[in-house]
Amino acid sequence: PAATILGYPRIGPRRELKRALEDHWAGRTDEAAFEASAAQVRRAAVTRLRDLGLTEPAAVPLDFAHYDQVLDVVLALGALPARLATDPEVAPLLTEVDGATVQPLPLAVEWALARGTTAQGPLEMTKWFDSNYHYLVPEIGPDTPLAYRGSRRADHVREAAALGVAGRPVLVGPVTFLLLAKAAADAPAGFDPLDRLDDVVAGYAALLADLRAAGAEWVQLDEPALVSDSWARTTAELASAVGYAYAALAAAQERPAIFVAAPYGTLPGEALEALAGAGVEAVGVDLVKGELPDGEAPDLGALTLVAGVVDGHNVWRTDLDAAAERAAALAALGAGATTVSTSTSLLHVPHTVADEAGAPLLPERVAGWLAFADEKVAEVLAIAAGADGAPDAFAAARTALADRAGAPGVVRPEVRARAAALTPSSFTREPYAVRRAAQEAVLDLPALPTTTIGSFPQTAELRRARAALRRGELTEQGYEDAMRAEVASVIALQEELGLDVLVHGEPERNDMVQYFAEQLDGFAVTQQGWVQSYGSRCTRPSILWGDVARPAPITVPWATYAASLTSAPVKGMLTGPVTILAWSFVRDDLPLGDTATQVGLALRDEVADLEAAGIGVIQVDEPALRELLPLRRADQDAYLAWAVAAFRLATSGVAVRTQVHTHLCYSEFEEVFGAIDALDADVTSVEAARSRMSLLPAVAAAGFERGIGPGVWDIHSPRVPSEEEVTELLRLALESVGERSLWVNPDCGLKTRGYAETTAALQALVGAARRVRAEIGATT
Ligand code: THG
Ligand code: ZN
Repeated sequence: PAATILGYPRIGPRRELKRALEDHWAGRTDEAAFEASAAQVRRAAVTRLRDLGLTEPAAVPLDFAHYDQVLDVVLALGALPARLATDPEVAPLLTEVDGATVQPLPLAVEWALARGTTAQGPLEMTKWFDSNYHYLVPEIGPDTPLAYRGSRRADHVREAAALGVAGRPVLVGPVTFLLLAKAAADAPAGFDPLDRLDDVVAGYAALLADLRAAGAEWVQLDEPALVSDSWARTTAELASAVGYAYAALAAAQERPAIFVAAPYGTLPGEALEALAGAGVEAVGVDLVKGELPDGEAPDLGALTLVAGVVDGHNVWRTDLDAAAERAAALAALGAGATTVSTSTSLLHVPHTVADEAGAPLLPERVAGWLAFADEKVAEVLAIAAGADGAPDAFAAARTALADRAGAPGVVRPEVRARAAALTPSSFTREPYAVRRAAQEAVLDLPALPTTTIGSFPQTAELRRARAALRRGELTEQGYEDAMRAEVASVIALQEELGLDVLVHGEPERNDMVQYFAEQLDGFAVTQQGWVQSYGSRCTRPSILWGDVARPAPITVPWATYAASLTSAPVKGMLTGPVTILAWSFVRDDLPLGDTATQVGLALRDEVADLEAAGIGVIQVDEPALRELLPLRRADQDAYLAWAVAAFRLATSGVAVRTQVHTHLCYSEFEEVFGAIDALDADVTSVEAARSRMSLLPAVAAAGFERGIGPGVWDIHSPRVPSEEEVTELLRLALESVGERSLWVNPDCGLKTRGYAETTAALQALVGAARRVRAEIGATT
C-alpha cells in the first residue's frame, strides 16, 4: 500500500478491552463472553481504520494481543518455561502438538503466563524499548518447546476478511523475540536464548504458512531490537542473525510477503543490507527517532521501503512538508516502491483527539496541535497523497504548526532567562559529611530509621470522593475536608505503628505525574487519553506543550497540615523532573534536557517552600530514571548528565539540615548506579525485597556512603511478611551496609495495597527494626 501504520491502540476508545479482561479475570464473564467482547474491539478497530482511508490491501495492521505482543509469540510457539508448563493449573491445558492441525493454546494458559498461578509467579515484566509499555519476558532454555502450535492472528486475518478488509497480521520477529528473552532459570551457565534461533525460525516458518493459509498476503514482523546496541551481541552479529533468519523464512514456499519493521531508532545499514539480501519484500525504518541508514548506500534491489515519518510515539501534529521530504529522501535510496507509515506502532498514543471535544480538561487551542492515532492515520494518507494530492491537509498542518509556535506560554522569557542564568553552584550542596552532622542534630532519629515511600492505600472511598468532585456532586471544600480527614487518619496510624519519619499519604493524588502536571503551567491533561501500560493497565500521560512554571505552591498545604498533627518529622513528597518527563508526552520543539531544567526549577521552588514551611525531610522520587536511558550506548552519558543535573537542580537549594530523600522503583538499580550516586541524595530507597537484598554488596563495594533504604517488603504482592522475615532481611542488609546508613522501608508506595495488609506489614517492619536495633546495641 502507499500508506499504512505499524500498529494501532488495542485497548479500545473507551478501554473496552480493559473492562473485558478485568471482568473476565474477576469471574464476572466466561470465556465465550470475553472472546465476544475482544472480537468486538478488534472489529471496531479494523472498521475504523478502513473508514479512515486505509483501504488498500494489507494497509490495516492486525496486532490484536489480549495482553501483550511478546506473550503472543510465547503462546504461538508453546514456549512455556518448565516451571509454568508443569504447574498443576497449566499442565492439563497443554495438549500434545498435532502436526496436522494447530490449535491456539487456551485462554487460561495465557492468563497463567501473564498473571501467575497459585504456585508460580507470572513471566517477568519489563519496559518495551524506550516507551512506557511493558512486555512479558520469555524464559528460554535449551529444552523450552518452540514448535508452532497455532496463533490467533490467523483467526484475525479471517475475521478482517469477513469485514471486507485484507489485513496484515503483525507479530514480534524471531530475532527480537529471542533477544528480549532471558535464559530460563534451569539453563546451563553461558546459555544464550539466541542459540535457539534455528528452532524459532522453524516455528515462524510454520506460523507464516498458517497465516498464508488463512489468506494473509503480507505479514509484518517487528524487529526493534536491531536499532539498539544494548545487547551482548555486536551490530554485525545481529545483522548476520537477521540475514540468516530471514533468508530461511523467505525461502519458504507457502508464506505471505514479509515486511520487517525496525521502530524506535536508526536501523544500522548492515542490518538493512542483510534483510535486503535475505529476500524479504519490505523493510520499515523509523525516520523520527532514527536517521536514514548509515554507511555506504546499500544495494536494496527491489525492496519496498516503508518510511516511518509520522511519530508513533508522541502526540504532535506532523509537519507534513518535512515528513514528505524525509520520505522522498528514503525513496531515493532504493529502486523499489515506498510506503508512508508511522515510525512505531500507535500503541503509544490515545485513540483520537476528537474524544476530547467538549471535555473541559484539554484546552481547545492545544487540542488543535495534536494528532492521536486516528489523526495520524489521516496524516500518513495525506503524505502519501502529497501536497498536490492533499492540499487541504498540508495547509491545515502548516496553520496548526504556526499557531503552536506562536502561542503564549510556549516560550516564557522569564523561564528561559532563569535557566540561562544557572551556575554550577545551582547544582551543588555542601559535602555529605556536613549535611549528615546537621541532619543528625535536628532530626534525632534512631539507628535504622523506619519510613514509608509516600503513598498510603487509595481506598474506594477516596476514589469515590474524587469522582464526586469531578461530577460536581462534592464541593472543593467538601473534597478537601475528606482528604484532610484521610491525612489525619494516616498520621495517627503511623504514630500508632511507631514509624520514625511520617508521610501524609498522598490521598489527594490520582497519579504521581498527572497531579503535578495539573498544577504546573506548560502541561495539559486529557479526559480520554488512555494509553496501555501493561496488560489491562493504562495511564493518561500529560501533555507538556509549553515552558514550565509553577504558579503557586503545590504540596505545601498538605505537608504542613500533616506536620501540624504530629511531633515526628513529616516527609514532603515530590515527583522528580525525569519521571515527570518520562510519563508525559514531551515537546518536540525543545531539547528534553532543557525541559528537564525547567521542571527542575519549578520543583526547586516547591522544595524551597516546603523547607520554609518547616518540612525538614523532602523526598523527590525518580522511579523512571532508568526508563529514559537511550537505546544506543553512545547517547547514554549525555542523557544521564542532564537527568542527574535536573534532580540536583531541584534538590540543591536547601540548607544542610534539610534531608533529601529519593526513591527508585524496579530492580535495574545496578545499570545506572553511577547516576544514582551522582544524585547526591541523603537517603535513597530502592526495591530489594524480591531479590533478597542482592544489590547491596555491589552498592557497598562502590563505596556508597549515604543513607540507603533497601525495601524489606515486596508491596507488589498481597503477601504480608512476618517480623522474622523482615528481621532476616535487615540482618542480611547489615552485612553490606553500615548501621549508620541503613533505613527501613517497604519496596515502593502503598497506593495499590489495602489497609489490613499495610498495617500488618508495617507492624512487622517496625518490630523488626526494633529487634535489630537491640541486637546491634543501638538505643530505641
Ligand atoms: N504513573 C504514570 N506512568 C507510569 C506509572 C505511574 N508508568 C510506569 C508505571 N507507573 C506503569 N505502571 C502502572 C501501574 C498501574 C497502573 C498503570 C501503570 C494503573 N492504572 C489504572 C488502570 O489502568 O486501571 C488507572 C489509574 C488512574 O485512574 O489514573 O493501575 O504510576 N503516569
Ligand atoms: Zn517505587
